[in-house]
Amino acid sequence: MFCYQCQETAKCSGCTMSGVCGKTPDTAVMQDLLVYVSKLLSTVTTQLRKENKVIDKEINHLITLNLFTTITNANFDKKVIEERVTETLKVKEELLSKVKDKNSLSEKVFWNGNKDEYESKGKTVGVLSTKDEDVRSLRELITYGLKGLSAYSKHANVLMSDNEEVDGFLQSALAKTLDDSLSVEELINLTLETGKYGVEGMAMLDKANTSTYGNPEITKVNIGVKSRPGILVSGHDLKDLEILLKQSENSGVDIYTHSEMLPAHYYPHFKKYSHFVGNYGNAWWKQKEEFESFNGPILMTTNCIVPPKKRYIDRIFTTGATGYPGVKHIDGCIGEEKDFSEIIELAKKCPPPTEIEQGEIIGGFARNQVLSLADKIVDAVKSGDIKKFVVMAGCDGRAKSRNYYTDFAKALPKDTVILTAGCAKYKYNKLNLGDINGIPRVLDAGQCNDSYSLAVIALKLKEVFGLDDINELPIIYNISWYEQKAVIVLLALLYLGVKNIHLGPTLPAFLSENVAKVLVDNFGISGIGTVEDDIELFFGK
Ligand code: FSO
Ligand code: SF4
Repeated sequence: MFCYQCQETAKCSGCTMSGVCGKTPDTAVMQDLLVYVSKLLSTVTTQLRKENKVIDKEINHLITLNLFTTITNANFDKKVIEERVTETLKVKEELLSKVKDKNSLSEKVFWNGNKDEYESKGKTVGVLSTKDEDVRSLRELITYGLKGLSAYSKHANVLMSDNEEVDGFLQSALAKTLDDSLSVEELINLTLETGKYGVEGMAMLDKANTSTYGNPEITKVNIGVKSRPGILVSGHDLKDLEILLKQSENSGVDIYTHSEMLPAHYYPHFKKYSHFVGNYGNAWWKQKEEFESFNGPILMTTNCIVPPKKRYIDRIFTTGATGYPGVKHIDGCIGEEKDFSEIIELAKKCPPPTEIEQGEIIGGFARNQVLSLADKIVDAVKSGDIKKFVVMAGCDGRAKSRNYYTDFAKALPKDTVILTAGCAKYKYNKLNLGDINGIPRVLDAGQCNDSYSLAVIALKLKEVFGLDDINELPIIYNISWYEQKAVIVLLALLYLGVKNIHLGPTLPAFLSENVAKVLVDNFGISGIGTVEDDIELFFGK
């Protein structure tokens, strides 16, 4: 196996024996094959679009679900991945028969193997099958961005939102990553175009979320526990949470969020459920301890799954793109009502959660809420009470080096405000950093996809201050990344013209020296230093 798609890749270079995340070599090879056959199918759909054929939404959903399935910490179940390969090949064959100009398709597209060939084929189509280091780097950068875009598309799709333009681009870009005729320059352009569709995809999800659940608003979230048994919901899928909340009403069971599900509390729609009582624990990587002490069932709606301990594996359930061998999966397609009754029944038999902390955290500062406070914020900037904003969105992770973000947040001058989104916030959202004229010093917009909100806020501030360039704003970008959703967020910010982003705790292993240089020269991307050096760099001595 060879995988270097996430920040925790072995030795900052690549997982080769097994994944640091727990992915086994045979699952890794099957994931490589699933990405590959999705690219083959995308080549066919792209040709059909050229021939003015309409591609069914179901096909678009199949491709995005395939990519989502291969995101870090989403699905460890080789059997499920294998089934998706079979289904994808079947659909590819059906569509291939509808292509008029078959001669325009590359020979690769016609591959159609049996199950017993999957493993050997998978071994030939992974990352290292592209020999040129720069082409490989760009192909993977684009593919990972598209994986992130697929995840966000899927969340919008379950809320009955689709964007054929985004899907059409996604598939044509996937097809291009197999096209040997593309030059490095063309691939660089495709990378930036991926960022453009990243913005569109996140805008679609923002609209789907806010039109279904209302605009996030300032909310205090309880981080202690109640006395009844509970169900813990993790991941990013708000629709799954909604279904569970409905089905568990009046069942005597409370619902808690974990990690990236915390921002659900900010949406007005969910506030009507009196048994939706709080957030339990921290970011994804602490789940081993936290799932154990939660005592009740846990529903994983998306990544990040950490291979579960025996002690609680029977209490874990997966749904959607997620999967883990031996863990019960709750089925349900887009538009279908999932049946969570087994989880609710199990919860009733479990002891209530063990309290691990007490108090409240505050969030809900997505675009609408922040823009309604715009006057106050602009006054604070004009009076000098707020000197700088620091975007610290992104992901959290296991690496000790990520303590940098806690120390950096603590070391920031008191006249700075942190803008955050994603699970990165857990590094500093319980520090009580205070407020400036009533504006909290940590403004949490929501999940990682709500980084879109931060971009909208920046664009609005640019307008209010009458600036020509988004980079003239007093905003520093110090972003932490982990998996492929962060890649699409990064590409989206680059597309919006944001420069001088600091990316940590390490730069992606999949950036070759030359590709990294393009990002440095054109966008001023850089890594992080020590807290002391970076504070001096951003604020002077
Ligand atoms: Fe975190 Fe995991 Fe949201 Fe990621 S829970 S790390 S970027 O999946 O998606 O921020
Ligand atoms: Fe390694 Fe990350 Fe790939 Fe897992 S997802 S195998 S940790 S690079």
